[in-house]
Amino acid sequence: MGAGKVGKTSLTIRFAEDRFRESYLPTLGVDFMTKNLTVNEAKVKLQLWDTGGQEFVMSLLPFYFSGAAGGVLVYDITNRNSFNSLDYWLKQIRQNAGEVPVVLAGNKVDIADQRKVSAEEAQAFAADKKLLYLETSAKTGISVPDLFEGIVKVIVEREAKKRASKSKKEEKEEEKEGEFSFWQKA
Ligand SMILES: Nc1nc2c(ncn2[C@@H]2O[C@H](COP(=O)(O)OP(=O)(O)O)[C@@H](O)[C@H]2O)c(=O)[nH]1
Ligand SMILES: [Mg+2]
Repeated sequence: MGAGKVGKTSLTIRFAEDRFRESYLPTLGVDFMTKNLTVNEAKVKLQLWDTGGQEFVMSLLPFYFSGAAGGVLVYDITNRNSFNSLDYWLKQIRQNAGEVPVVLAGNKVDIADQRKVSAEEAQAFAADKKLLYLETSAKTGISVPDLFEGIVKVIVEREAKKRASKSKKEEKEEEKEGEFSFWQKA
């Protein structure tokens, strides 16, 4: 998620298909891509949802965000407005997806000579919101795998932790059941 033209579609295509398109084609509606990867020895089928900026899409965002396991928040380091809109996007995801892991990408680092937002400022914003921060380029591909694999790793570790605490809870419940049947017999 993020403002228009920051490179959301380009980052998704770079990661899923390892290619880049220079000409701009606005995303119509919502695009969907998948990629299989292995993280911490777990096989993961990643579903990437790429949203366009049209009004009808905006009204559907709560629906798409509510099913998300995590989010990639993108701004363009050469566009100050795209950085200023991050609060808005973060609010959208928090309202609809809750406290899911989110990673922040400062994209178009290949044209850092036109930079309008310093890495320090973005880093401070990310630290304040407890987000991971990376500077990427969909054009050169730099840090693009780190971006998606990083967020998948956090999601996988979170799910494993959830499962572990759940099975502990179940163990305790089984113990209780055991106690109960013992008491019944006595
Ligand atoms: N120089 C440069 N251009 C990029 C990069 N990522 C995207 N673009 C260009 O920025 C424009 C908008 O990209 P797009 O992925 O459609 O943005 P979206 O609206 O956020 O999905 C396109 O012309 C892309 O070629 C990048 O990392 N570096
Ligand atoms: Mg797009």
